[in-house]
Parts: sequence; structure tokens; C-alpha cells
Amino acid sequence: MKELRVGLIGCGFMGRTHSNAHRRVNNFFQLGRKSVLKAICDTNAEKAQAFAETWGYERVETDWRKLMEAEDIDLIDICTPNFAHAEIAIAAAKAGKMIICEKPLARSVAEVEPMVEAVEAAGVPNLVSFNYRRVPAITLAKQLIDEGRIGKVFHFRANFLQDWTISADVPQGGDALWRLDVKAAGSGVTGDLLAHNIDTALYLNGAITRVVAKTETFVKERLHTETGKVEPVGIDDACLFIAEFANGSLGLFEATRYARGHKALKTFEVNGADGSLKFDLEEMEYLDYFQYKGTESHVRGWQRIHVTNGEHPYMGRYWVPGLVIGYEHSFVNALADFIESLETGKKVQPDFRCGLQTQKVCEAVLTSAKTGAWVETGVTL
Ligand code: SOE
Repeated sequence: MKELRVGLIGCGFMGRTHSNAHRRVNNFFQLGRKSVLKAICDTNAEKAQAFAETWGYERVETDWRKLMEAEDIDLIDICTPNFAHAEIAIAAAKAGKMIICEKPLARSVAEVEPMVEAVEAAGVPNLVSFNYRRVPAITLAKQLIDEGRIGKVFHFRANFLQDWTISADVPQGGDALWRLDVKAAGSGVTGDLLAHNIDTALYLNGAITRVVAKTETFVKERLHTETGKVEPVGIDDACLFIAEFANGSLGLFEATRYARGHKALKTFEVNGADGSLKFDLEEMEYLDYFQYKGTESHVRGWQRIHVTNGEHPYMGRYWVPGLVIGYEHSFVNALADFIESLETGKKVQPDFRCGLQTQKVCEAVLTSAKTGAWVETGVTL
């Protein structure tokens, strides 16, 4: 079988989710290519060596540029902090490598645009890792919407709530806490959490045309692990925004790292004339569906679809009906779609151009939070 020889950059949490996907994908999906873990790259050699042993990489690099020159690498998988995405992705495209990049694509629209130009000029397959699209219940929601089951949409509302930065003693910066450092991350919850919800919204409900937002930074200064000094916090700790969609519906979004008790409460609800859909990541094997059209009123009510049947998206690849899969499988499913697209030639989404649309919404949100005014996103789908 043909091989897909992988060079993965970044040994953090996302490096693990992607490595696991590469290890598992050919166990569950019959594909034309086999993912092979050739090289792992991290600036920390010791960490990379341990990671290579855990996940089964053939070799270790500490300079990502080596992977661009390497003839035995087909795919660059970018799992670094956001600040490094653009430079690596552009170099990879120029070297003719396929690219999978963690979300958000980069820190700003200005950084993302040349990434899109580079992959399109090189004609290399590319994917942004908005993994939640491949949670079977979310893919099923898309299917039900496309089948016209909820009719004209009026509302889309989504949350992503966490609570891990409430303590002012949590420092910013460095390997573990770069998400709190604006230089490394670009923004706070907007790029980290809302980007997921925006991607889900674009996928399910189409283009967001304009937004008005409010952000807050509750802890104004934190110790920076790299400088050893207490420094101003430049990220948004919480962000709320209202959106208008091109289809005439209204959106309401909230993300925060200050919702005590919530670790990863990613939810959405879509309300249409003929029905509604509801999802909660904490019970990710379910999709709630209210069917209005075609039901008699005395039996009308919310139904919980246990998304584990063979005919549900991706589920035929796993166990038997009734048995669940988890968070990590969303990455496996995305990788399977990517590898399949290499054989069929059918573009896989969300590609870099699609990731740019999410970035545009994020940037419009952050601009609006500064000015207090409505901001056009310029999104085209
Ligand atoms: C932040 O805590 C985070 O790990 C995000 O960076 C991920 O993208 C999200 O899926 C879970 O939360």
C-alpha cells in the first residue's frame, strides 16, 4: 500500500491527538494510503525523544526546516503554538508538502492570507484541524440540516466554557501556558475556543456577515514564565458576541475560561421553522432533535438520538450499535477524510481557505470588542 509519510511538529497536547490519529486511522478505515510516523520535531530534544518512543516515530528532529528538505516526508502536521504556524506552513507548501495545521490557522488574518496563497499556489492538499466537525453527532446535525429537516433557520447559539485560568497565580507563556501569552497565541478564548464554534457555525449555518462583541480580561497581569517578570495580560479571558448570518438568522456566541465548574462545555443549538437541534460535548454521543414538521402535536417532543448506529456518520467504522466513541476519534475521522481525499481528488473541508473565513470572523469580533461597533466580517463561503 502507498504510504503517507508524516513529519509532525510539536509535542504538546495537540501533537498527541494527531499522533494518535495517525496511529489508529488505518485500523478503522480502509484507505489507499497508510500513515507512517517518520519524524517528530520539537525544539526540546529530550521531550521529542520521549515522544518518539511513546508514539513510535522513526526519528527525531529539533529544527523543523530539516523536515522541509527531507525526501521521505509527504505530510507536515503542524501542532505548534499559533505563532509558528504561518512560517512553517508557508515553507511546507513551498517544499511541496501536504499540510495539516492545528487551529486557529494563525494569529491574524494578515498571517493567514499568505498561508492560503502558498498552499493554493503550490496545489498541495491542506486541512485545518477543526476536529469537532467530525464528531459523529455534529456531522449528523449537518446531514439533518441539509436534508431540510429543520427548515428556515432563525437562531444559532453556541458556548464554549472552561474554568482553568481563574486563579491569578496561573502564569503565562512557555510550553504549557502559551495560550495565555498574546504574542504566542494571538488572542485568548476568541482564537482558542470561539474559533471552534465559529467553524461549527459556518459548517452548519453558512456565512456570518457581521458581528458585535464584548471581551474581558479579568486578570490583568500574570507572571511570564519566559521572562520571569509580571507582565500585562494581552489576551481576552472571555468573549461574547452577536452575529448575523447570510441566511437571515441570528447568532449568539459565548466563550470563557472563567465559568467555574465547566471544563469543556461546548454546546450549540439551532432553531428552525420545522425543528431544532441541540448538542453538548459533555454527552457527545447524543444529538437532540425536535421534529415539528410531520409530527402530530400530541407526540411531538425532543428526541435524543444515540449516534452509534452503523448508518450514522463514521460509526460503521467502529464498534456495534450502542457502543460509543470519544474525543480522539474526531481527529481519526478527520484524518481518514483527508487521506480519502488524496485518492478521490475531492477537496476535504475545512481547508486553509475555509480556515481563513473563521479567522476573519475572529478578527471582526476582536475589532468590534475594541470599538463597540458592528463589524462586517467579509466572509465568503
Ligand atoms: C484549550 O483548553 C483547548 O485545549 C483548545 O486549545 C482546544 O482546541 C479545544 O478543543 C479544547 O480546549
